[in-house]
Amino acid sequence: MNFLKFTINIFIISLFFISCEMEFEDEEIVEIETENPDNNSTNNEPNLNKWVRRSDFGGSSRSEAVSFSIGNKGYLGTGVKVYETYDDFWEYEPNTNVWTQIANFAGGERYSAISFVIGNKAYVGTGKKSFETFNDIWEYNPLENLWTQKSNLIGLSRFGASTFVINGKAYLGMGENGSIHFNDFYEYKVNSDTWEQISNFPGEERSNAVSFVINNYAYLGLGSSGYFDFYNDFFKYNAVNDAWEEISYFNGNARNNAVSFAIGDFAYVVTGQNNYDYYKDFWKFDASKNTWLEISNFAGEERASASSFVIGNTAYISTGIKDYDDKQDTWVYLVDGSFVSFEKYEITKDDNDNGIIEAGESIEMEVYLKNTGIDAITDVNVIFSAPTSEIAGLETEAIDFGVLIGNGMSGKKISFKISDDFSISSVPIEMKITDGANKIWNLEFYISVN
Ligand SMILES: [Ca+2]
Ligand SMILES: [Ca+2]
Repeated sequence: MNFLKFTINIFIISLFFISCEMEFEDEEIVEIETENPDNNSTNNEPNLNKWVRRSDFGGSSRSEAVSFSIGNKGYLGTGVKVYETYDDFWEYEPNTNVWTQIANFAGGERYSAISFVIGNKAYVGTGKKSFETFNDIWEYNPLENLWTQKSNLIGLSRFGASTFVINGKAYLGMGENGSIHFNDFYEYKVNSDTWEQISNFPGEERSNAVSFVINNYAYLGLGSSGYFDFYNDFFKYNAVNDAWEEISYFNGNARNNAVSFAIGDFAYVVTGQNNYDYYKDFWKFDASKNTWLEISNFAGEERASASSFVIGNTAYISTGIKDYDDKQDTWVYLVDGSFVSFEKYEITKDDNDNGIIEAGESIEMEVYLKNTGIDAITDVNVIFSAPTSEIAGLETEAIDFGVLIGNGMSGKKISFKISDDFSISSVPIEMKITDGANKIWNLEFYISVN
């Protein structure tokens, strides 16, 4: 017995050296393209115009948490720190840069769980706590701050699984249960609260991979199966015909527990771990060209098992671990380009001066737009319209919002009259937004009427 154990140890040690050697060879043959030099970034230096530190995560430092965004807020909860496993959950408000504790995750303490968002609700499930693994799924409704249990995943209990959402359906698969790694995948329909098995992931069984969705295709790669098998391959999933295909390898080192997020037509992969190496290199994936480009490093310390969420077009990264040091710091990454989003409205005048919009009133309000990108947007013009006859008198000419600087906000006044027999509680106002570079954004926001 002892002899067997000794032999296995020797075998594992040799594997370790083989794996180091191979990794070194890989590094030498990888050719890295660099981002255009005009944004002051290099491969190794973080671009401090783009990475901005925000308030530390409100709970304890930790790793292997789950995170997501709903509307304009971020959420982060569960996770692990040494022997402590968590069920606390926190909401991040980007405008005030404040973390607020919300209802604890109702499924109990765990880490290495998954989360996905459909509509205005989030789903959290699977994961592990000490020797127990889970297959339960819970729905979070932020309006009621309430967790409700949904149907269990029909596959085996697991942790380190992968998820993505395409066209309002969630997909969950892979992961491990401690002794077995998985490549099975399941589709979840929220309306019927049912799971159905779909095609297996075609790569090696693995856990702690990354996934993201661009233009209704899912991309899934990296991850590991055991202590020595780390992957840098990538696959694309077409939900329409339930088919996987292999695509370009990730150009960085193979790794697990990296963070990924998609913004517009691009996805980003950052941080992660391979054995004792922790990373902070930062990669941008161009789905239209199927290429990986190294961009400026993450500005925090290298780490694994961090969490991220995207609000508008801004990515947030928080928590994680390096060696035995659990993290609490939060960073925001401002992407290249310019993006207009609706920020808020403020009522400045109503007939009875109670600040509430009621039937029959003439209303004046300030409408605020935000540029969630880093590049200034010039000559912003907005045509407002209402797709209902219950709102009348909106200016038909474009309203000039001027310049929206990177990460900046601008507000302009609009006025309209609410019909006397207004019958619905909320109605959209549509905005056709153009800029000096002939970009167009069609956005809408809802006003509440009492
Ligand atoms: Ca993980
Ligand atoms: Ca009023």
